[in-house]
Amino acid sequence: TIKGVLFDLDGVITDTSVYHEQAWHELADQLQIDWQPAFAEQLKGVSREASLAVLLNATGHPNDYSAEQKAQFATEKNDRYLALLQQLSPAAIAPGMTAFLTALKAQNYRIGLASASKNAPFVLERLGLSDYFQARVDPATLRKGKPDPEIFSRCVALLGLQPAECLGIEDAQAGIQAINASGAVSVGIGAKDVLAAAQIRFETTAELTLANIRQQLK
Ligand code: B16
Ligand code: MG
Repeated sequence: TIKGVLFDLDGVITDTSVYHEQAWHELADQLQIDWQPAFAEQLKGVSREASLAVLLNATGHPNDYSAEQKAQFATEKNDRYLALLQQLSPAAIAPGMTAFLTALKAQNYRIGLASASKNAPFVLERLGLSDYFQARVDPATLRKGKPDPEIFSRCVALLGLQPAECLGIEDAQAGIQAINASGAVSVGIGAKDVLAAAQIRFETTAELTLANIRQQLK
């Protein structure tokens, strides 16, 4: 039986993935890197440093950049992202999400956060959702990012549960892979072609209810 739910943040609880994409796109323009439509999915769920590596690899000469330059680019991207986050308020909570979290809490499910974002505490604060989460993995302490299962395995342990007792909810390919590898049950939010590996899938968070999950689990 399911006793806990592990949440991704960007693209699941709120649509900040569009802000991440915009900030990376602006950095790519600044560095004269042609923006490829495939970047949008490739950057989801992936750490800031690994995301930068995806962009620089597209230049064909990623080794031309020094460690200092890379750190500077990552800082510039984050500054742009933080500026975009100024618009964030509880109005930006994904459809149905507050009702889902409230239902989980009322039925004593344990709730954990498995976001790769170092900005996650700030985002949850801006949305007014911090109090729902009993456990949060600090992404700065991870040895490997998604698609490695580490972030979900750690979240399961922090909740004091076994992987098979948990649902993991994700919008990213790398995230679904990570959940599957952790042994938790993967719930994808988004398009079928992107999230084919998800065990359960909903087009949007509006369909994310305990009843709908139970029905698909059968
Ligand atoms: P930051 P998630 C991920 O969050 C985003 O999907 C990904 O696009 C971003 O690069 C990563 O966080 C790191 O974010 O630069 O704020 O530390 O989807 O795992 O909640
Ligand atoms: Mg995400």
